[in-house]
Amino acid sequence: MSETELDELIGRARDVLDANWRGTSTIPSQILYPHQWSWDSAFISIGLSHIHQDRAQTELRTLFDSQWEDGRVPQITFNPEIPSEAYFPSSDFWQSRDFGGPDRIDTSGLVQPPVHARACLEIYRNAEDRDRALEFLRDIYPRLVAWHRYLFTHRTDDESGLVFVIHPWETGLDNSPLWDEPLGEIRVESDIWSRFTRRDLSHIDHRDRPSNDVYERFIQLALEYRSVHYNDAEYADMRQFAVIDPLFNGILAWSEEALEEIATILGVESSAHRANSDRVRDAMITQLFDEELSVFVSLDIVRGVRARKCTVSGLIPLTLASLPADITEHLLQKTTSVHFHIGDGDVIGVPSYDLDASDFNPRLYWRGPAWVNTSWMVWRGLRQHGRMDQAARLANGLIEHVSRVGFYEYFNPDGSGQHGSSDFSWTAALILDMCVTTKTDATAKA
Ligand code: 9WN
Repeated sequence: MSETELDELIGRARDVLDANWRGTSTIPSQILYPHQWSWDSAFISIGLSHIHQDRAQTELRTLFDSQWEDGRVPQITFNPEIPSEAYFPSSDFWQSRDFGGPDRIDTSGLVQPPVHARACLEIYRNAEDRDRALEFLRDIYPRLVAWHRYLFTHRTDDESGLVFVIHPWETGLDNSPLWDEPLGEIRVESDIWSRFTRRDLSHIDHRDRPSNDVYERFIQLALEYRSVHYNDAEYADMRQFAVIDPLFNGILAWSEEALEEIATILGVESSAHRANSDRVRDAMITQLFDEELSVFVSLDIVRGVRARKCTVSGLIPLTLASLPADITEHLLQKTTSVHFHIGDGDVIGVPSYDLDASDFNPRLYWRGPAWVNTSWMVWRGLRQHGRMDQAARLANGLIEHVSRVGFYEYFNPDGSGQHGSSDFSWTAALILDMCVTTKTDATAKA
């Protein structure tokens, strides 16, 4: 794409982010998600950092205003002005104020992947006003540390040393085939659908969203966690779902690398972050790397079973600068294999699931389509490990496609359809980041 076309797309991305801005944070989309989501805000702030430094900082400050006393950063922060019928489960469902959440803000009780420290570092690196960015880092650093401490203290499995999630919503890839077996084992109360109503299906084609069978398991798990008031120690004995996710842990290690850099910028002791990142990385390699499949897989710690499937989650550790050469080589080979075809002209973005699997579905939630956030992380990983041409092909394919069809939530990898919300915020934000990088690379080459 020419520089003028890239600038034009940056302008369109900015329009989406402006339209979804709600004064102190950005909603993921007007159709489906009218509140603030945790990892969405991190991705959104990365895009914003190129065009509105203040807004990028405010986005994350707002999110961390809803941080719980135990350090968790909640999956959803509810906007009190939005009627409760607009999204299910609403704040009435979670009752967070009664069960450990902050006093004046309603949130969900779950968490999402910890990509925030990485986003804060990007904000600093892209800042026009370094002094303000430094002040921002100084304020937010202790909160980022408290957030990761929550994960290391309350959500770490003693045996593997890795962080586990207790609900598919916590992985951000809610409907991934990685959760099929553990979800299939969940005992569900019979009256779920007489008590609750899904809201997503009033906006979106049911063929693109998780089935009712899956959804009732989501609700069941949320009810069980709520029944112990989101107390992790009390929940330990009754957990029906506890899974170690390579995406969640890969992002955690990547964010600990970012915290090391942030600590250095702030002139405080940074070695604990390097140690945390190395520890998580090494445990992932021992516990989750599947040599035969050449990707990282997930581990169900309730049943002690690994889900041996190739998904985009298994490629996310590529983001780590310190990934050993042999593992990096395995993952890089996988990216060009029949399972993903990344950067090959016929595939848009990074498919969320193995293109070669018999149950690959090009349009169903996290079971085939490409999302921009996961594609963006793989793109960063390819760049990190010197695959500049492949990374450029991946970015250009996505940029051109989005420029043609719009900022949708997800895309068929063969380019034949787009789904979910239109004008989706992280799509706009991360495409914006890719456009800026593409322009910078072109300038550096010239
Ligand atoms: C539940 C907001 C969120 C994303 C998730 C995505 C989807 C919610 C839903 O939307 O999940 O959190 O209702 O389906 O799976 O990654 O953060 O954009």
